[in-house]
Amino acid sequence: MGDHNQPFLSVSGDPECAPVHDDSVVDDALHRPQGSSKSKLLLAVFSGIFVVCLILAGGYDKSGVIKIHQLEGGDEMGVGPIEMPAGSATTRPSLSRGKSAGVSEKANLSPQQLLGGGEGSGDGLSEDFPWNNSMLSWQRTAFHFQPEKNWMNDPNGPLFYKGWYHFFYQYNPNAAVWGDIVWGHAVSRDLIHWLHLPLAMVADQWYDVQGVWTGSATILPDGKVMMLYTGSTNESVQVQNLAYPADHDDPLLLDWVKHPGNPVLVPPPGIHHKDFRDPTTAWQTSEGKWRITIGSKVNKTGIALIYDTDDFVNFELKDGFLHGVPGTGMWECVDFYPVAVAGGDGLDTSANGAGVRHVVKASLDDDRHDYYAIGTYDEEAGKWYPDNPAIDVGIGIRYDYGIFYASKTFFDQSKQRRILWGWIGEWDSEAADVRKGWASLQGMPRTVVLDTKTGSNLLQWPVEESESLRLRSKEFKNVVAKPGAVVPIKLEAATQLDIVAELELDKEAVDRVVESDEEFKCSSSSSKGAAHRGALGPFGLLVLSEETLSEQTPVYFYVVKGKNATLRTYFCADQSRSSLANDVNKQIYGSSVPVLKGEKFRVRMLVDHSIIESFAQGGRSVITSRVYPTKAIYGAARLFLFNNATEAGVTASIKVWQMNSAFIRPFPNL
Ligand code: DQQ
Repeated sequence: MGDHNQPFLSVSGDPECAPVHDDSVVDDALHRPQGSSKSKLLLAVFSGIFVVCLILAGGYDKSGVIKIHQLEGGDEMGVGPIEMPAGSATTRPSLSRGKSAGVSEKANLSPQQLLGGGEGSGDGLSEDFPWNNSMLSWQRTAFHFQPEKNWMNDPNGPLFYKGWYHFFYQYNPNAAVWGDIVWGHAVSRDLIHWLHLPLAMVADQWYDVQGVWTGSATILPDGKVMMLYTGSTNESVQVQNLAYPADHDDPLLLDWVKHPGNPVLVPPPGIHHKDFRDPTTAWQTSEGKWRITIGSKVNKTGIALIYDTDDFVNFELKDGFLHGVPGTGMWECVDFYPVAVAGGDGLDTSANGAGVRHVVKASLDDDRHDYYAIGTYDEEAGKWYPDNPAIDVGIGIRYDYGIFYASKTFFDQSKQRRILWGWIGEWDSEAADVRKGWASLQGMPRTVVLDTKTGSNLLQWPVEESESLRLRSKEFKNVVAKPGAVVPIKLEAATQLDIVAELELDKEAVDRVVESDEEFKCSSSSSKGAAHRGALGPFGLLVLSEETLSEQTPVYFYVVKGKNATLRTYFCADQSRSSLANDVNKQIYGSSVPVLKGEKFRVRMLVDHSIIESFAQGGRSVITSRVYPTKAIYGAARLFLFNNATEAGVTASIKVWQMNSAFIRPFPNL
């Protein structure tokens, strides 16, 4: 039965974790205890090379001393595990005061305030943890889309046009905090490697002078592109505007014309002037009209207004709403699209009829999460009804139980698939963002299809092109983790990974365990996260862990055996021990996830420095974590299998690829 009293997450060496297939070079020295002199030497050499590279690259503030944290004093080497109760010492970054403007989760404060001086320090914004350049520099991702510098938020108007994927995004060209929003623009052949283009649209008209906000693209049957977007006017009124490419023969769509008759829509009677934003891609009705929906609210009821148009200039407001849900507040970035009942290919946004269900997604301004529901679209009435009102939009299923917001899908006609983009924000302090010089990234684009096995949720999966980044792999078969065990998974490096794991609980133990009425919640405040021990969980992987486990991010399953021996499974990520810093988010996230009869527990994880995207059961449930370790970085990052269940052993098969960096750079010679 194992040692139930064993302290959580002590390391137990396990000979069975040796890889059965290994086509990579393994550096055993990196796996010695941190206190060993050889390890120190390696770290010193590595860090030294890194510092030289940094200096050569000139990427640092030369007025400051460049410090490599790992080299500063032996006290940092070989420290034992540090007890950090879940959720302790968490200073949640201050909530958006930009909310009144309809925006981000971070305040747009002056650099002086952000850096802890003046009024800012009284607001909990003082820099509590001594971040150094080496730590901050490690956080920059290698294969997720990011601008070269400054602030980014929502994905805008994604489309595939003349051989190029176009990606536009909310961008502040002047700072690493929200403000001065314009449209950034980049193109790619494969959704992985990106070339930055000049800004697509700037705030140069009275109707968007306070911000060129979120919008969507529609490709007409003749190939023309219509871009509808929200402008914040000179009087902070949210209006909808039309733009189109100046030259439809230009595959790069470099120049955009704002329609001379803008704005094409102003807030209708009864709608507050700051609650009218983010038009969707248009879809065609059977009459041949184009239809769009726009997010809003009436009192606390989040709604999706609906308009018809023939020409994208003149719009007719339809009676009632496409849909609304009481208590959900302002709906931002509404998305509406069809999915095929039979699964498989994605569908054009105008697809309708037999074999088609429709998804409504809203980004809730009140809690900053993206919720979707699957249901039926009644074209004639201009209404959509959820299959299950108990899990309606905003009160049921989320795309992602971590950090993922303001998402948008588009139909990729080149591969007949629907692709989901989402903004992954920062959950460190704004002071740190200002020092880094950048904030936010985009999630790996995901395909979305209906889960034909359950019929009640979507499946999200990293686009197949993500696999082109896979380099050397190592496979670990039948790794056994007894109750209470932590098993090292030995890798040459552990900060850019694609991990695929299948886990099984010892069947006899599952049969033996008595039924329980435990009400489990990944995030419950009484929960200790991954340190909570149940009969059948938690078990999973510790990513971005430091050798002594003083920093670790567990991503795991937790199984409860309920009445009639039914097993309920939860999929969680625990950030409470992810960093020794005290000014970053340390929440525990997750949800229940369907695990059908005969299925193993499956997870795919993309680890890219400060972001971890975890897909459970083929993408039924997804959790994106942003973590900011201070020690488990560069060569000190490790991967472990852990099993904190008290009754059942776990057997895992794990394949890990080192991931290449994507090429994300300016378009040459423009
Ligand atoms: N971000 C945009 C708005 C949208 C919000 C402004 C969602 O259009 O509602 O940057 O993050």
